[in-house]
Amino acid sequence: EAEAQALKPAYHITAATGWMNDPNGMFQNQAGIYHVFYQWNPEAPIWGAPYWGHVISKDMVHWERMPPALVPDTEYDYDGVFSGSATLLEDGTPILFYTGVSRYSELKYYKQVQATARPVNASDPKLKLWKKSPSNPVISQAPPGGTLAEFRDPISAWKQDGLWYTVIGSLESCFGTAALYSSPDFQTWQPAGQWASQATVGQANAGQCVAPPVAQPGLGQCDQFGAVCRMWECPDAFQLSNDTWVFKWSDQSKTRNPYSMDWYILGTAAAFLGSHSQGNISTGGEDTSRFQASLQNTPQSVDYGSIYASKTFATRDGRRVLLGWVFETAAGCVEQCSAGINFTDSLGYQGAQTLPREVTHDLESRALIMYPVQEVALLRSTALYNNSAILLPSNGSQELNLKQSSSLGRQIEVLTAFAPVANGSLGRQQPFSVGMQLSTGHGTFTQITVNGTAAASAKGTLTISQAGVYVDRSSSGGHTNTTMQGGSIPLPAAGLSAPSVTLRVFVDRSLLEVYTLDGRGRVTSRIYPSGTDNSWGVSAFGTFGASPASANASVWDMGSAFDPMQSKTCC
Ligand code: DQQ
Repeated sequence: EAEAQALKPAYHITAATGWMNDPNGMFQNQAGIYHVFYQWNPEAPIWGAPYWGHVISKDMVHWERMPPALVPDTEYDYDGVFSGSATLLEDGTPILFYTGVSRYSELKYYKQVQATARPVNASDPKLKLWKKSPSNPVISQAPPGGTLAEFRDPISAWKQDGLWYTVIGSLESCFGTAALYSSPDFQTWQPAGQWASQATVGQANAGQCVAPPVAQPGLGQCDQFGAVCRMWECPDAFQLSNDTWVFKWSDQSKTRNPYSMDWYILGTAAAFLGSHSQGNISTGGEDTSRFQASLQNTPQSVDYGSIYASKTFATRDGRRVLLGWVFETAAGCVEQCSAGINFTDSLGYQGAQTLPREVTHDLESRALIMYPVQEVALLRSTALYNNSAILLPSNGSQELNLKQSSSLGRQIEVLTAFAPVANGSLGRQQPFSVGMQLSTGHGTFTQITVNGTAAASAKGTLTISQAGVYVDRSSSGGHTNTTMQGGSIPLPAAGLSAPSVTLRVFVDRSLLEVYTLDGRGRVTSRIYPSGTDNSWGVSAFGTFGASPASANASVWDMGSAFDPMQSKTCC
């Protein structure tokens, strides 16, 4: 019990009890209040017919719990109110769009339809209560070649040429797709072709598999055909500038990288205009999608760690913000642990959301940059350490002597920037390796490394031509899954010019969020060291070629996302 509480993330969004997975339906209402919903099983700390939990905030970092927004209690969603989104109608009224799941029969078949809900009282800024639409389900027709057994996660709709459009994760002809649907009124929806498909990202259809046309009791769900026959879950599509769209999807098959399941590509949607009525589908290999991966068609990772089902929303001041489900992953389970057999099942809770990340793009590196929103600094309390130039030893690491920490160092932010000591000493590209060790008592530690190659000009500017970020959990101890997490970071072809290599690590008990190069590299990780009372500490290390490195380092104790007394209200 004490150990479970000592490991529960405190400044990330978590459920009070039970199981949490995907973020759903984020938006900021006209009163400025942020609403976040999430897949929630309040009945047990394992996945089960989900509700939509609901939390609200004025600043995206301090949250208040609301009653569950949607409960699986209606005939078309009796087996789960699955993931979805929110759309703000023109008058500012939010409308929730979700997947209702119900059993076809006693067999394992689940029928997935799309449904909507509106606030009971749209003028309540907290939007405490929600009611499902009497015309639900609003979509119960799978896309051509698709199946109602794999048809879920509608995204926030956008209006174009007088019609609403949404994108829904699907499996068409055994091909992972993002199906496009249109509606004049948010009630009657028509299939409108494909937004994107596996062909858009250069994946061929294996061709040998046939999806059940409509889910039928007794027919396979396509999983039997292997990875290429998995639907795309939790798609997301948004515009970042006039000519740049982002398409994001979640794919558990791990065919691209064993550590990443959330992917994105950058492209354009020009082909979309005027062609929405044809409803043609890709039949294997040919890309007829509305979204064109014209800017970059090699999928890039959202995060090299334990996150899935990430989604974005737009703030009122025009920022694009991403949240993702941070799942538990303990020793002995390959990825998400659940089945009543793993250590994390005994915690009494499972799952958290990432810190809100602002998403921007860099066309030079054809990549997204994701960095915690500036409001995250509001969580900082006592400054535990502040040093502008620590000379790092050429062998080993330098401990940062932290002031006494009220969180025992378990709930901290560490902000560092590394540079070679002698300007000009790296006249040509040479290998570098910098990072920190988080010690967690009983001799256990987790090592976070950024490495690559860089040169430094006489003025000290680095040109980084290659970089990767890694979390090594082989000595993390306790119930930690010891698999290494990480990967390479997309950089501009001419190299990234920067004064230093930045590394910012959020330690929230069992949850680590690692950002390097100002958000170009990201790894979200989980560690479960043993012990409840030992103090955690940080040391830094680094070398640039033969030159020693220096580091700037600041460390803060961090506050909590939820007032433990539940006395303070957010809004
Ligand atoms: N989780 C939801 C689904 C979604 C999946 C169910 C992704 O709607 O496809 O809890 O984690």
